[in-house]
Amino acid sequence: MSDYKLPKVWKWEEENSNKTGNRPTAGSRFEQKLPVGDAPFQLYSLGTPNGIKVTIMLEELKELGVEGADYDVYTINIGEGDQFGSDFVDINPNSKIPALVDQSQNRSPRVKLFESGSILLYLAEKFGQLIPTDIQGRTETLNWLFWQIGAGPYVGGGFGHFFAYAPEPMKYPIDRFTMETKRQLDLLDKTLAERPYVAGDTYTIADIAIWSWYGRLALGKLYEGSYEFLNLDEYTHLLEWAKRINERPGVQKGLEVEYQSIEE
Ligand SMILES: N[C@@H](CCC(=O)N[C@@H](CS)C(=O)NCC(=O)O)C(=O)O
Repeated sequence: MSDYKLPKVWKWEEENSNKTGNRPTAGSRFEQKLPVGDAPFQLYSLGTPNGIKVTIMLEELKELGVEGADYDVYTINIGEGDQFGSDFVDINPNSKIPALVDQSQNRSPRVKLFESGSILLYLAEKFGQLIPTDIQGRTETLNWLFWQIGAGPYVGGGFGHFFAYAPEPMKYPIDRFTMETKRQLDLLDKTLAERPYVAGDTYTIADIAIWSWYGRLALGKLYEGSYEFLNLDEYTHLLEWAKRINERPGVQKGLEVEYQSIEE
């Protein structure tokens, strides 16, 4: 039992910040000039589960022979607070990676994108790829895309945080978030027992979003020791799908992409 007593009003103390330096306020904290290259898309990001969704999507588009999906990609070091700089906040007021700018067709103002699900949907619609056009297929793809955005934080901010990053193991949050994470893994496993891809017979942006978290988790790439802890061997259909997606050239290229520094 902890001896913590709830105060009447919570007050922020410096040590309440997490390792990315979050505070209970939004907005930019310093002047920043981000580099801008010549490619149609400018991506400000990092190779985290949310970040890889976008590099995988852009590489998959290139694999499909789509013209106009070239991009420059820059490192936003969230451990150093780059996400709180003025130029980044101008693109994403929520100060989280990934953030993307579409500067094709010399449109003014530039199209600014944040939230990985919004970015995937924008790219899929812009190029008419990786989202079915029939109402059933499109709706099912969006069901699962939105499912990932809502469900993922229970895995990342919940399970992953308390399993891998909290200062000490705590039974209550670990039990709560492990149960929810395993429920989600079971849901995906049962879904993938019925069909080859999450939303049906074809590979879509829902697979990209879900694989980036749950596929990587199933392959033991997210948190050391979690494969055994979550008994991932039991999710055979999920594992088969995770391995199959991992072998896609666009996925491998999206994982290996080289980020440029934002320092001039
Ligand atoms: N719902 C957002 C989540 C983005 C997110 O949480 N990004 C993390 C890295 S994976 C981040 O930028 N964290 C920095 C911070 O919290 O300060 C999305 O899907 O894009």
